[in-house]
Order: sequence, then C-alpha cells, then structure tokens
Amino acid sequence: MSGKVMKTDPGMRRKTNPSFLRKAAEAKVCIHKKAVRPEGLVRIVKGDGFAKAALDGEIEALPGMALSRGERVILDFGDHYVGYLSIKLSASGSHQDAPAFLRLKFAEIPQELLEDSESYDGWISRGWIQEEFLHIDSLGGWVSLPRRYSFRYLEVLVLDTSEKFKVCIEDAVLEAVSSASLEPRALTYLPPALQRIDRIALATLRDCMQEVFEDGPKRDRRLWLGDLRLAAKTNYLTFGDTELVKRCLYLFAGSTRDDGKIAACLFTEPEPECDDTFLWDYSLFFISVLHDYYMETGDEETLHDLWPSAYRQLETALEDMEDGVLKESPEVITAFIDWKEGLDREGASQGVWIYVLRQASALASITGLPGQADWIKGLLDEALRKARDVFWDGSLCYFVSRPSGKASKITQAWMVLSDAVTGEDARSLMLRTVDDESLLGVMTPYAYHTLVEALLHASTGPEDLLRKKALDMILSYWGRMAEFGADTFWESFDPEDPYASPYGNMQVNSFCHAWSCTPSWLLREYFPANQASRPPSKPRCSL
Ligand code: RAM
Repeated sequence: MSGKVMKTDPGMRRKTNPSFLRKAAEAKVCIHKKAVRPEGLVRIVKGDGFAKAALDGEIEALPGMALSRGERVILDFGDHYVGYLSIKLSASGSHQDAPAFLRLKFAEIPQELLEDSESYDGWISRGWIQEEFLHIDSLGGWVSLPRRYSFRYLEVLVLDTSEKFKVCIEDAVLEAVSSASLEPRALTYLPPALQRIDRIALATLRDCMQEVFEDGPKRDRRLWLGDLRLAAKTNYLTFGDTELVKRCLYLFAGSTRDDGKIAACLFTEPEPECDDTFLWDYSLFFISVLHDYYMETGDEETLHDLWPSAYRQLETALEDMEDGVLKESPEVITAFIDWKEGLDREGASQGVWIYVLRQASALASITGLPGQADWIKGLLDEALRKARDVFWDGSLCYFVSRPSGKASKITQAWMVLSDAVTGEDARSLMLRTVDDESLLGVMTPYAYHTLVEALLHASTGPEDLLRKKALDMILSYWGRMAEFGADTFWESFDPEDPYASPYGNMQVNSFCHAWSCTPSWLLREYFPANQASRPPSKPRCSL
C-alpha cells in the first residue's frame, strides 16, 4: 500500500436525480436463488503458498458428530457461493443447561480459516471478516443468519457448552443468490488450462452480479465504477445482462456531488447514495461504461438521458489537471490506476484521458449539443500532444511518469490502449514492456488485465508473438491463482508474495472480485473459435 489514501470530500453536498433513480429501480433485476447443501467435511492443510482443504469425512457423518468445548467442524459447500445460511442444531446428552456458544467462520479460500481475526492489524475495518459469535439458549431447530456471506467453507467452532450437553449439526443449507441467469457457453476449443481459468472467471462474475455489479460480495459489496467497466464488458460476452448495466449507470447519474461529479463508488442501502470518495479515472470511466453500453445495446433513450452526466465528467476532470495533464498529489491518490507501491499515476492517467476522450468524442457525435464534439476534439488533440511532449522519453524509449521520471508497465499499457501510440510503434513498445523487469510492475488483476488487453490490442494478427505473451500472462497470473485453489479470482494477488494485501492484512482481501473476471472477456473477444473470421483487434470506437 502506497501510504496514500484515496481522495475524499466529506463535506460535500449531494444532488439526486429522482427520475434517474426511478429508472434504476425500474431496471431492477431478478435475483435467482438456489438451495445448496454442504458436500463434505474438510480439514485445512498448510503447504507451499496458500493452505488447502483436504477431505476429512463424509457429509453423512455430520449429524452424528457431537461437539464439545473447543471442537470444530469445517463444511465444504463444493464451490464458491454468495448467500444466506441456515443451520439446524440440536443438543445431545442431558437437557441443555447453558447457552451453546459458537463461532461461525465463513471462508472464500481455506487460508482464511488459518488466520486469527484477533491479530488483525490492517487499516480497513475488521468488520469485513466473515465471523459470527452466536449464543443459542435452546438448541433444537433451524438458526438462520441474517447477513449475506460469500464463501465456500464454513467452520463451526464450539466455544463452549457445559459438562452436560454437546452440540450436533443436523443439517445446513445455503440459499445462494445471483442475478446472473444464463449459463454462458464453455470455450471447449481452448486448452484445458484456459477453460479452467474461464470457468473460474465466470464464477467470479456470477457471484459479483447481485442487485448491482458488486466489486466483491465479501468486501466492499458495493458498486465501484472502475470495477463496473470491466464487469460490464465481460458480462456482454457471457451472461448478457444489459439491464443490470443500465441500472448501475442510472444509479451513478442519480446520486452525484452537487456539481454533477460522479463518485468513485456508490452505496445501494438503505437508499442509493454516492460515496464521498473520488477517483479521477473512475469518474471518467462513467463515459466509458456508457459508451460500451450504447455500442452493445443501441439504447438511444439511455444515451440521451445520461450523456449530460457523462459530459460533465470531462469538465470536472479538468479541475485536477494542469496544462493538459493530471496533477498528482503527494498526499492522496487522485487517480487509481493500480495499488502498486511506488506507482506514479500521471503517465497512465494521460492514457486513460485519451482513451475516454475518444469514447466521449464518439458519443458526442451522436448525441452532443453543437460545439461539444469540437471541444472534445480540441482536448483530444492536446492530450495526444502532451502524451508525446511530457511523457515520452526518447532515450529510454518508454513513456515515463511524473514526478519520479520512472517508467512503469501500466503507463505503457494505457498509452497503447488509448492509441496514443499505434501500429508497429505500439507493437514494439508492448514487446519490450512485457519482459522488461526494470519497469515498475503491476499488482492487481485490474492492472494485469490492462497489460494483457494492451498486448492483444497491439497485436497484428493471429500468429503475432504478442498474443502468445498475452496468453502466457493469463496462464501465469490467473492460472497461478487457480493452482493455489481459487474457485473465484481474487482482488489482489502477487505471485511472488501471495500474502500481500493492499490493506496491510490479507484477512480482509476479497477472494471473489469482479475486476478479475476479465479472462472470460479477453478469451472470447480475442481467441474466438473461428479465429480467421475476426479482426486481430477491435478499433477503439467503431461508429
Ligand atoms: C478497493 C476495491 C475496489 C476498487 C477500489 C479502488 O476498495 O478493491 O474494487 O475499485 O479499491
């Protein structure tokens, strides 16, 4: 973690647009429910990297097990799910003469069950740790927990009974929830390792698709714009739920700062309300999500409704810029880009700016007022000029960032993705970038995605080495998480340091995080069954 915190504006005034919030409510999606029962009993085994779960008994044995003080059992639900748990308990022995005192711990990955929440020392709330302490005065019947959990493993630890009775778990059932309805087609033509990655990526997105695209159903359980952009793109090619994207767009435009600036994230409970955290790139990505949604659906009404909100993001972005370039603050994270320690964000932000200006330009030509398209064109010309003049270092042959003057992989990737550099220049830049360990690397799947997409975007044809490099990165990064036993992909993962956390302690990491579902998009988009029928890479704005 960089020591910097995200920019917040606690004193801000909010503005709501009731008509947009009404449209968000009308687009409300259907939550599908499925009853899931545990499949087996497991124990957690330490090993290289993360701990693993090993079979420890048949599930049929569970009701016959009588647990006394200090005893525990771990139920394995067979896959990662999000939902509500009910557990049927009874007492064995004499009449229950004291409360049964239980600890229930829910884990997305086995490693979480080895961590001690008492030792938690991270900088975000320990309240995210999925752990409950229950006093049950009268055992005998179902106990339903009110909270929604995101997990595969449930550990029940008996903290205390009495000398006279023990606790039995007769049954457990999870009501799993998701708004994803389709079963996306499997990529059976790909090698098994990639098919496995695709399956895990789909499960990740499925479990993040709730009433909105949540960033992670364990944490933060809310709608973040940067995550939404990637989840929505992946969803178009898989679950195909365009209503859910529309709902999220109207929510963001329906609750903003009073000057129309869109926040980095939004809460939906008890009422939709934007957060007071602002990330320069995330606000701009509202334009990107609207652009992609319109390209996917051709939904004129939504475009016309939301274009003014999108356009406003360009105007407010300028407040954090100086001389055509984002001005990064030494104290706060103005643009997110990645969690990578030591990252200067100005260079990559210039790429984001160009990327979004191109999409805004496309939308303005359809729906903008007179003068808007010209204004955007002026900004784009200036942004491209500044990319060269301010950030290109001809002696290093890389885009460098300020203030350190260092080059990072993510800066090259965003410059390529935005077509600030094109053709053979982009290709050779990405070829050098991918293997040059002197460049600052990336940390999150969010940033790994950007690198892989840039490799694919710069590739010139089916046989291009860049495509192989992109696949290698998918296999070595997402594939490594799979080897570590991931059922869904994680928020943060450093193959060199699997325990690293942006929050100072991995107990609060999310192990099902929407921004890491993108292999399902990249594989479908760039490696379709019939390669020859597809262009090597998509033009940015295909209007
Ligand atoms: C974290 C979450 C979220 C991300 C922000 C920037 O709080 O992981 O997904 O978008 O950071």
